[in-house]
Amino acid sequence: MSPMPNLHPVSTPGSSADGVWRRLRVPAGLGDTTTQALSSWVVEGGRIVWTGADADVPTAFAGRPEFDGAGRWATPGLVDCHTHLVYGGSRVHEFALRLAGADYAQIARAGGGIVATVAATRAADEDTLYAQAAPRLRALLDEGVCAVEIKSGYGLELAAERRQLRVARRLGTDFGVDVRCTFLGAHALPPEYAGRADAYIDEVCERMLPVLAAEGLVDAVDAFCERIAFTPAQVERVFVAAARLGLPVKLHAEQLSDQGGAALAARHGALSCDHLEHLGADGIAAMRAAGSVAVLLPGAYYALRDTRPPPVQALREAGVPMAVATDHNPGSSPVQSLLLMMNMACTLFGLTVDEALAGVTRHAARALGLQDSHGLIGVGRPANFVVWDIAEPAELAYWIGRRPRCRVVRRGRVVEGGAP
Ligand code: DI6
Ligand code: FE
Repeated sequence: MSPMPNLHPVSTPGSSADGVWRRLRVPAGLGDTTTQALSSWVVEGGRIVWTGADADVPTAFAGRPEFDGAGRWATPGLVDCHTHLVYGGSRVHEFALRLAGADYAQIARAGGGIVATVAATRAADEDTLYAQAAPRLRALLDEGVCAVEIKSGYGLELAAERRQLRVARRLGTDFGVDVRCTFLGAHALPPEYAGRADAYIDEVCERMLPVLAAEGLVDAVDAFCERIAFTPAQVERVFVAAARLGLPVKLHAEQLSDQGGAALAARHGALSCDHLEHLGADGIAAMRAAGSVAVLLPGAYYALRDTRPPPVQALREAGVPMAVATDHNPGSSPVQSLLLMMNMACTLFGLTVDEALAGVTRHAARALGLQDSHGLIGVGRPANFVVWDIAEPAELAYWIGRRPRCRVVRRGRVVEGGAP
């Protein structure tokens, strides 16, 4: 393939993307222009103000800077709609333990597991958490991610949850990327509440969530509904507290067993239900009725050597939108590549390339409530898109361990991405 075209007048990273973007191709369904055709759009003040065919660019835009895509493929900026990117410590040693045959309970008894990350996160100050999380975010951004969700849930006490969320906000500001902060106080039972899960849920609902929401640190509320975490009744209390504050909800549901979590979340209008390996017909019907997005997390499935994939065919038949995300976390999904998740969603879960592409753009945006600003190249939206050095869109899901070169436009600024 010829070298990446010099998208004149790109000179310095972070320069304005205002101008006429010409001769680009957008995969079907990811733009509001004619699908599969060479197309063009105009960016003004960081927003897309016109889209159409190259020959139709209005003369009113003559003289603007021109960016020639030379027939390259472009997609909306990618959206990673499920991550636990901010945490302290490392769990790398658990990898060897797992390979040697240790299971989750043995690892926990040996001082590992989620509680180890909680201890390390509580012990870390904001700058330490920031310094650890920044390279993880950088890795995602280098692949063309323009919006990312970051959950709390490794503090499990007010001050530490606050630090996680403040770091998430700071990352968004410093890196110029849209970060949605999700409060996941009901992720696990902190050790000091052993045997008193309901009392901990009281603390989550009556103190932590209202305080953090009042500080502007919460965009959505999540919980982990599982035998090893919280019951549907406890999760429902968290959802009621979220509704009181006008916050949307989502749920780690049906990852290890069918708890009816997806149906519960759907009844509360959930933006998304995530994991879903054990999702049944009732859950699918409820999600369809509520318009909840199914977020598929093949990284956790792979790393845990799970053997039961989520019911993709049933979700497809029901018309439930499917998103794909990294679930980056130190325990079950140490994943720093959304493109690799596209590959795994296709290979392990049976998504088509088009589904995987929609899963990291349109549907992922919707899973975060960002469907008006992300996930589609269209008039009226901020300029968040990626020009790829690929011959066809399937390459985004095809390569394993190779990042196609790309040029990213994030929030109306041209930034470099991909490997050199
Ligand atoms: N589901 C998971 O698999 C992770 N959290 C969750 O809700 C596990 C997180 C960890 O092990 O640190
Ligand atoms: Fe998760």
